[in-house]
Amino acid sequence: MDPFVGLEGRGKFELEDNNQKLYNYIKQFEVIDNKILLSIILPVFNEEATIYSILKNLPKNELIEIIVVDDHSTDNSIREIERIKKKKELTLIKHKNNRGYGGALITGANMAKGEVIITMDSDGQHSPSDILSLVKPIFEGEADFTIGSRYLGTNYYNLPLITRLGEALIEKLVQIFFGPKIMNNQNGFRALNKKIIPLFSKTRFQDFTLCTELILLASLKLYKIKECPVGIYYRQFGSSKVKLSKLTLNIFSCILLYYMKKINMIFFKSKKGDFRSNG
Ligand SMILES: Nc1nc2c(ncn2[C@@H]2O[C@H](COP(=O)(O)OP(=O)(O)O)[C@@H](O)[C@H]2O)c(=O)[nH]1
Ligand SMILES: [Mg+2]
Repeated sequence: MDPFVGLEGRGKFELEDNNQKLYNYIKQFEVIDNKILLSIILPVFNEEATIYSILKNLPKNELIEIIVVDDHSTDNSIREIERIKKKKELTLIKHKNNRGYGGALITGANMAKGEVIITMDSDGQHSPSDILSLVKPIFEGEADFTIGSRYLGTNYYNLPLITRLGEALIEKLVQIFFGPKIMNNQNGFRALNKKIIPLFSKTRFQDFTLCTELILLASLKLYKIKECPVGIYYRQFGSSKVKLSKLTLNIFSCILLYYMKKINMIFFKSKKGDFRSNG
């Protein structure tokens, strides 16, 4: 079954119409040499039931590239990707071993040629219809980094209470210690200006912690981060790969690590300031 068809608000024609709106929008930023404006990166780990139709429905033209990073899936994901690859141009990168969600994004980001980069999940929880609302603030210079938010958009399923509480706690810690208020901070549907790409090589966490780590790195560098409304849909096939207890521990270690880095930066800055004023 096609995960995009039959879902509320996501009829096939509506998707095509939204893809067309995206083509029309990015065309105004086209330059003479037809360079890639948008790179869409999808991390894949055992998504044989959804990956074909997701790739089939993604926007693609000469200004858009699709990069699929398979993280050593053990099911038929590769076969499904190869099947759609015969009909639609895309770049497939295969990891020889499982590096984790973050590891796959790092690989994809290093390959991306676009001015703006989108990352989205390959399990059907994100819709291509929302790509436009994520990239617009970046093309228009309003933000460097946008993160999709179900709290500003629509949540098509009941969120487990523990996930909501965890996300709220991370939101508060990030806001208190780093500044930006990001409610849907674990969302993998995001867009980044290409100038943010070097941050991927500075990351230390290769699992889902990368969602938080990117926010912290970007806020330390004073990049403009903005949450944008998106819809989040039920996972209809397979199950979540998130191991909550391990992830929680990693996220708290990550926040602590970056807070120490921040203190360090402030301390050295003021030391330099003292040195200058003394000298
Ligand atoms: N590369 C890579 N991607 C993964 C891994 N685990 C999950 N993913 C992908 O990350 C996305 C989100 O994963 P999911 O388990 O649905 O997380 P949830 O939506 O937060 O419950 C999906 O596209 C998965 O295929 C992994 O070990 N490696
Ligand atoms: Mg998911």
